[in-house]
Amino acid sequence: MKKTYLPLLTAALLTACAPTAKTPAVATDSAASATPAPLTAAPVSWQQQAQEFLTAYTAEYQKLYTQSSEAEWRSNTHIVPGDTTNAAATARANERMAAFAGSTANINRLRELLTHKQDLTPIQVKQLETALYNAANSPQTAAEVVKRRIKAETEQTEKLYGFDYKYQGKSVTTNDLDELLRKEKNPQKRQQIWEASKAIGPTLKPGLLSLRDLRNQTVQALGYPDYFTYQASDYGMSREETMALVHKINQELRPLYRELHTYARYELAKQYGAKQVPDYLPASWLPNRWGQDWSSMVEVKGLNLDPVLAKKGAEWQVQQAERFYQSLGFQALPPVFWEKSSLYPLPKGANYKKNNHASAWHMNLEQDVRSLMSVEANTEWYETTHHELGHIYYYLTYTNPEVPPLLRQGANRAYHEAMGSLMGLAARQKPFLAGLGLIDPKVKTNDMQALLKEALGSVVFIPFASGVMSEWENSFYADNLPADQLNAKWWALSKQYQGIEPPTSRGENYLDPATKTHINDDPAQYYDYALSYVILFQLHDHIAKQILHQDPHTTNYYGSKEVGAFLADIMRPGSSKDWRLVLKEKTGEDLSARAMVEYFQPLMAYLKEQNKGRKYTM
Ligand code: X8Z
Ligand code: ZN
Repeated sequence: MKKTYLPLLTAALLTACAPTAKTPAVATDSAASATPAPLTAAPVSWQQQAQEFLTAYTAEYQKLYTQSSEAEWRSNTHIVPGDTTNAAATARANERMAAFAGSTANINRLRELLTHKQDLTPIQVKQLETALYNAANSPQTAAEVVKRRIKAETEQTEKLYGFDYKYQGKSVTTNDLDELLRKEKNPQKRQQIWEASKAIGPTLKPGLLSLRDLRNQTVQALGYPDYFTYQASDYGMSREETMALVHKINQELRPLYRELHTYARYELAKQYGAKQVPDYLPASWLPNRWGQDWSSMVEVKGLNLDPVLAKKGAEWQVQQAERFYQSLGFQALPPVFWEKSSLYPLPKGANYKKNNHASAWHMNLEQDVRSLMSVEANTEWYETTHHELGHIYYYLTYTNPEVPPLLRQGANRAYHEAMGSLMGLAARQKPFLAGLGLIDPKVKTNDMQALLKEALGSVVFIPFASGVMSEWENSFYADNLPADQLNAKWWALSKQYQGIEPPTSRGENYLDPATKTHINDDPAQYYDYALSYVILFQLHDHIAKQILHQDPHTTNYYGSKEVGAFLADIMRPGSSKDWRLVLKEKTGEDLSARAMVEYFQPLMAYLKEQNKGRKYTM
């Protein structure tokens, strides 16, 4: 997840700064400040009033945002179970932010200014709308609820990342569990590993249930019916429109998913020596805790990066990702990135833990950018490193004088996720790898196997992201899914969308959805990732065909300043430009799965051939 929390600004303040119509404007733009104010104050224009408000608001916002980020950083990088020092400091910082951003004075003033939209500049309107959107996450009319939510959020993160996973009686990290799920061949052991990875669930149940209520109640104070609707509105869409969009994407990729599902059932049954091919995939057969990425099922001769990366080491991967971005014309990462990021797993025996899910942080909405990862030398982290640097370069690119701090966000959240994943895709293609000397340029590789491996990553992800995760959260927040149906709903959706079943029955004493970090700390927005895949294939298609004039399956972006300029143009305006317009202008298309479907089209015939005579169950 990216950490661009526009957290919970704190109250009161702007009463002192917010001008009323009678207050002579303190001009903030240079032209106006050069003009001496007339003795009898002329009526202050709405534009001037808005500017004055925004200047004061932004200064305070940025200060509190930085303090919140610093406290959150500490809370996520130094987790000492039982020690509440960091959690308490984080709660205080977030409460200050909430009290400001959600203050009644600010909300009233924002609403008032927005009734004069027609007199304001478009960029002023965008900022005011963003500030009002942020306010809904911490309205001080529901101050007690917001305070409780802040506390519950910090506690939930500490529980999640303070958890001691055990396999065969020994403590293991999630990196260990992931590696075991990718490699272990014995189905009984696989089941134990999978179950070990789900042991955290029940611990998180009370916290998640109370977070649901607190999140819903928070946004209801400003008129949103539920938290899912609130998150969707950030795209300018209703909850229904969002769900319709992700359904459509899922439908478009469904025929291919059906082939992949059939293929995987038969191949894995063979691999694990199952007497019968199951109609639904046992979750413990898949090389990922949630079945969201099956790519390690296939090894492509000549393209296996794991041994090469193992030799190069974890540090090299991060440096290499930076080099790739630099080759496109992006600047070197600022020194603070290297000094303050937390990039690698903690040393064995450390007396604290850290959040081990990758994230990228824009600490002060200026140049302080950091990443929190647990990079190890393997293909999965190689891609994740490219992904996180995509967030970092997005931060750095929209941090420019044209973009006010309030609009230093992605065109929408999905764009933020798309950039780095696009670079991750580019960094796996054969000509790129050969150019870097990571593989032998003369080696013969099987293109169909390579495409299959990619589909097992990207296509397989879609029903998880747009189906299981989005439907579950939609139902959890908007329909108040009852506490005794949480796990049943999760598995019903897994069966329906992914064609996956748990290895044994999972009652309500488990809470398997809560094992996914985003359910706890990035709530009601996982469809961002589904949309990001669709967008990244649209961008990739355009880059390959229109800029590089290469086959989209075999590109080499390395060193192309034109590709860099294309991406930087998308990043530079942040959220000051409408996301639909950005896509249309840059690719000529509206959001659509067209490019993604087309990219994997050659695989359809191949899989149909492989699956001849096999039973389809979805
Ligand atoms: O959470 C992430 C990123 C963090 S911004 C590593 N991703 C999703 C996940 O891990 O579930 C990337 C793709 C999907
Ligand atoms: Zn991300």
